[in-house]
Amino acid sequence: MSAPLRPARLLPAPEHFLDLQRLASEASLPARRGLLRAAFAAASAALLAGAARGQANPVPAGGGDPNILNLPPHSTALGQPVALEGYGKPSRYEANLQRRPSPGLTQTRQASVSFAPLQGLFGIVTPSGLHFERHHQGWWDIDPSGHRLMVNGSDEKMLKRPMVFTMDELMRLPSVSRFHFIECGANTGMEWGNVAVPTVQYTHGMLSCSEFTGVRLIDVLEMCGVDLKRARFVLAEGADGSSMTRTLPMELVRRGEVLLAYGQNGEMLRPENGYPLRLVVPGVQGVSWVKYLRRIEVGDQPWATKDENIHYIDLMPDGLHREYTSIQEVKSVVTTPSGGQVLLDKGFYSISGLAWSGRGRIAKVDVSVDGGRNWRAARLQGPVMDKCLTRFNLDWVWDGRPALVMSRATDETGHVQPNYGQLRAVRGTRSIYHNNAIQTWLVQESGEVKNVQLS
Ligand SMILES: Nc1nc2c(c(=O)[nH]1)N[C@H]1C(S)=C(S)[C@@H](COP(=O)(O)O)O[C@H]1N2
Ligand SMILES: [Mo]
Repeated sequence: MSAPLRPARLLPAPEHFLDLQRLASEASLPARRGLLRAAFAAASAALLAGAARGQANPVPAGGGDPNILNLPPHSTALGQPVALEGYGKPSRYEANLQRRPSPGLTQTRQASVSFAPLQGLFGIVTPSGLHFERHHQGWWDIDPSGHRLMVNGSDEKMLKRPMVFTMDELMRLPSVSRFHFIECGANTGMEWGNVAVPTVQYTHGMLSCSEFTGVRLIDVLEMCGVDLKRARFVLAEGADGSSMTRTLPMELVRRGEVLLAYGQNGEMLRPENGYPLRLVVPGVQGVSWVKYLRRIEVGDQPWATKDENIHYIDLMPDGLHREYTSIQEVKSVVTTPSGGQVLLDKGFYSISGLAWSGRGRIAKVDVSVDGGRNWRAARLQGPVMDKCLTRFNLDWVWDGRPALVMSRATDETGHVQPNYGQLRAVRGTRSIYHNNAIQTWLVQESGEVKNVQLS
């Protein structure tokens, strides 16, 4: 009888172990190198031990030829055929990763929100099917062949040639594609008074990031003969029943950043996100990104619509309301570890999160694991883009004791994310919108992670 084949192929190749060590030395900061190495060594030893256990049963159950390995069906049989047509879906093992509404948040599901599962996403792009949704009167799948965009002035001096565009006409014009975040002004709004929700999906999930494609609004306004000396404001109006209308200052449009967008992540917008046409207003709160866009008007003063006079205003401690605070200020959040997650064991973890600013690029993210006493600079993962999500990471060895994990972002204009004490000193506790405070996650001894607030 020939010598039985040793199933060495089932073991991770020795390089695998070396790889982990190499990673450990690359990843570690000089001061932490020893600790990180030890943590990586422990992790790789566990890996090898697991593989060794697998090796103990190479013989088919019930005896038989020990030369035949127990290979799973996906290694021995034909796989699924390519579909004759179709649109790909995530693995069935990923079925738990979904956008979700917060039960009881609103009275009807037409005027509601579903939150993006930030805890389960990598990098900076939000898959279109997981983009958060915010509708004031439900969403529509509008036939693009019948959709029109009207561009007019509040009088004929503001704009010489009012025009009506079909989608085909808009899509013939030169386009640009740019990555930007969109954040609802009410994101993190439930947390103003105290801790209100358990997970990052519900604290920060009215946030998404896509590559948007469209025509620059300034180009279309110039085609229509806008008089930029007279026309200082732009009104955008949606075609759904909410008559969503928002005023934008012309400065934003002149910069060339505001887009009449039809594309999102390489394909047409999703119906929930405004198909076939939405306004993209980088850095500005989500409500101004009017979906199902049907009209643009230019004028010389703000329109003071319901969506800017009654909603999306900030209640200040003196009882007055502040209007037109549109820019989403610098903000960040750790998504791993975050509320609802469980750390399985002490040892190495990569703290990871997202940072963004409506004023420009992210310059720096500091991370603390002791409630803000000590801070370390996180690694920013490139590309770091203007008014776009930026992913940050930091190596961490958890010693098993309670930890308070938080991140603090600084943008290129020098704005620094405030803590709750600083924010509430200016804004009080009764606002809904524009909460950019530092978020804290408590890692308990059990490994369970909880939302807490420090001031
Ligand atoms: N026509 C229209 N546009 C709209 C809204 C709406 O209800 N109708 N909601 C606004 C709000 S409040 C936000 S936060 C964003 C949400 O965009 P999303 O659903 O693509 O995430 O769209 C904005 N544009
Ligand atoms: Mo919003």
